[in-house]
Amino acid sequence: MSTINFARKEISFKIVYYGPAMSGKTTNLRYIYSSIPQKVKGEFTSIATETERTLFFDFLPLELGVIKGFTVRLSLYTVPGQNIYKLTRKSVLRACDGIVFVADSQLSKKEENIMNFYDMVENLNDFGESLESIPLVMQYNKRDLNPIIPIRELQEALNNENQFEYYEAIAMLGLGVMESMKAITRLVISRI
Ligand SMILES: Nc1nc2c(ncn2[C@@H]2O[C@H](COP(=O)(O)OP(=O)(O)O)[C@@H](O)[C@H]2O)c(=O)[nH]1
Ligand SMILES: [Mg+2]
Repeated sequence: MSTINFARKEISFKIVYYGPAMSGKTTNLRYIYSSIPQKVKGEFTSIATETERTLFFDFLPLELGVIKGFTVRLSLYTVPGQNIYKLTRKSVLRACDGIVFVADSQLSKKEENIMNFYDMVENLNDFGESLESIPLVMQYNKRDLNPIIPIRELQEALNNENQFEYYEAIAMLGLGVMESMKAITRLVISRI
């Protein structure tokens, strides 16, 4: 749910990078962070306790300008994908406005992607949310590796009805990263 700060004339959106462990979520965030001018971004923050870790930063996407008199602020979040962090994964989804699902294209990760996706859907449902109410962009990452799952098969597994925009990515090289971020931003903003 977006947050409006009337004093600062600012509207904030929370975007969560979700997906299995090691799929490239942090790599996405680091690439985006490094591409943004210093003066429009906050600190890259890691909240770590003994058992959990959340990463986030926020910034003002200047190219969006002012929308209905409000400056847009985006907060990008990611969470650990390992099973033991199930609770953190759930809590990070609270009040989110949009999701980038970062899938790992490696052949060996097919089941893990699917399980993680449905775990996310379940978590959303627990908050009374769903992918009808929250926009999602699919990112098929690690397209540089071999062997990988063909796009058609990933689509069948994760985007069967083609309800989500999808992007192929090599996050390590920054390929597909800004495209995915801009796509989710556009979808999130179109909801207001
Ligand atoms: N080959 C390859 N490796 C990647 C790519 N994106 C991320 N990685 C690597 O995958 C590992 C896990 O990435 P990370 O962003 O930490 O995953 P996270 O657990 O989802 O946050 C790191 O060693 C990254 O350098 C990619 O597109 N191709
Ligand atoms: Mg990470």
